[in-house]
Amino acid sequence: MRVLFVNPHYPHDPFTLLLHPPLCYAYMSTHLKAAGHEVRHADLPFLGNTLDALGPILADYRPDLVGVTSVAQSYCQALEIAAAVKNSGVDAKVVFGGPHVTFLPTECLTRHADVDYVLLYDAEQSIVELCAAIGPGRAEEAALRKVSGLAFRTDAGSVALTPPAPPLMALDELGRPDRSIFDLAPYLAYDYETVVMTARGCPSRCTFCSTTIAGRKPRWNSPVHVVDEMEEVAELGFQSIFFGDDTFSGDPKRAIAISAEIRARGLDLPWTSNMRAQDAKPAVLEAMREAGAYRVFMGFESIQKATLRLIKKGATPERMIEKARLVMDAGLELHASFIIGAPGDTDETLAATLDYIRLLNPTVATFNVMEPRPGTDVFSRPEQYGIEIPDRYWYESTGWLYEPVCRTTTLTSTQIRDWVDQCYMEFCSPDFRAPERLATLDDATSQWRSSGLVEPVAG
Ligand code: B12
Ligand code: SF4
Repeated sequence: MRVLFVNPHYPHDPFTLLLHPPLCYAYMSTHLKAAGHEVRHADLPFLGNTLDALGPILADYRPDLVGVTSVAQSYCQALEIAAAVKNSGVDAKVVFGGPHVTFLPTECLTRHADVDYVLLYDAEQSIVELCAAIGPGRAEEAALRKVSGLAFRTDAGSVALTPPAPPLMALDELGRPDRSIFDLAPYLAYDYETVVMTARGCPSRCTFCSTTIAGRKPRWNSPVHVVDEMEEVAELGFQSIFFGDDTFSGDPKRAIAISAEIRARGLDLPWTSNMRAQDAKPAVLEAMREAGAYRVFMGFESIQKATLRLIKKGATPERMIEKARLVMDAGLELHASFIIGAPGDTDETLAATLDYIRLLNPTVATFNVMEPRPGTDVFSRPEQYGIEIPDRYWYESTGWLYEPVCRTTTLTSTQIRDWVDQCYMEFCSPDFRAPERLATLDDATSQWRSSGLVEPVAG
């Protein structure tokens, strides 16, 4: 069968963002090709960022199956792609997958006639099963029922859901992603860094994160497998790596072993990774830096103890500061990420957040609004978080681009958006860490400490 994977366009200029080869397709390609199928990939952001490029590709390749990935923010564009396929005159089935539709398979098929199938969770094996069930000829319901983790329309018109296969624990058995499906030249021209995944799942259970459910149990690639892939991407021309794992160092022994393997092979390639605060330990950080790590990304989310407890972050603001210091003392840069408009945020707590960040002194900071994503507790039970979501189907339009999709009992969505702008403006201003601002910090922080918003920070 001929499979075409399409990476959705963006509803805005994509060249303000990181753009990486989508590894979901590369992993599935490894398995599809091994089963004898043909795979092509179209990355719309690099093809004019519109649907116009799709028609000629469909006409030329005439795929049997078109696969489209999406996160909540790209679902709208994924749906446009499905419609374009169905209107193209090419007789192709459309399958959706990825971290958004995994939680809405029935809703997706009920509301969107252009989507034929949804594959849930990891799909390396199930997409091969789907190809076997579909072709050649018409997909029979009995055959579809044998595909794992598949949502499809039955002959009677209802949506059926088959049970997903248990997650593969021996991750190395998935093999390496097939990057030969990508035209790498535009990616290399755009960014010297690329993504490598070395684990799936996360041991944490943050209630705003869909990995909590999708990840189930964390699974790890072995150090040899990881460093083999690092060498491969270096040979392809990338000069730096972002380990996109939810938590690269969730298994500290493995993080140290990967670092030792990098050094043993004399691989000179800078890299960066996500890290949970609880995993920041001096021995791990030291080993990582010696093996080429230059920065870690850490989700701080909030400076309020009660909020961190509510969202099950598993950390306190004081502990986060301690961990941040360990990171920086180990000679690594810190990328700190915050949720603006988290439960309980007010003008006062957000002003205090900026002071906290002055104390923290990260190299990079990102400010995200609370986005209630399907599959999360925040989406299912917003009232528990003091959040209102005026449009439950917010991911079916691009309104989120202009206005946060929820408001809290303490802040309107406009106030949240203004605070995000202000946080970026202040953080990027040369005055942010000016000595006179820092000099006033003790007073300011003592105010928010004594207000009970956070507990005293040691030192
Ligand atoms: C790398 C990455 C990016 C990169 C590039 C993404 C890309 N083109 O690959 C960049 C930096 C651009 C990025 C941006 C964003 N990202 Co991002 N990103 C990731 C990250 C770290 C790794 C993705 C990856 O390669 N995974 C490895 C592959 C193998 O796993 P996978 O993608 O899940 O794919 C498997 C299955 O899901 C399924 N599958 C996936 N797609 C498809 C498609 C079909 C047809 C089928 C059948 C199956 C299938 O099969 C695959 C193989 O098993 C994930 C975290 C994670 N752990 O996955 C977050 C993640 C996907 N990102 C996320 C978010 C929120 C964003 C942003 C919105 C962030 C922001 N605020 O701007 C933007 C959105 C950009 C956009 N509009 O698309 C969330 C999505 C949550 C959600 N439920 O929607 C994730 C899950 C992080 C998280 N834990 O919250 N991201
Ligand atoms: S630590 Fe990160 S990836 Fe893990 S559940 Fe929390 S937010 Fe999600």
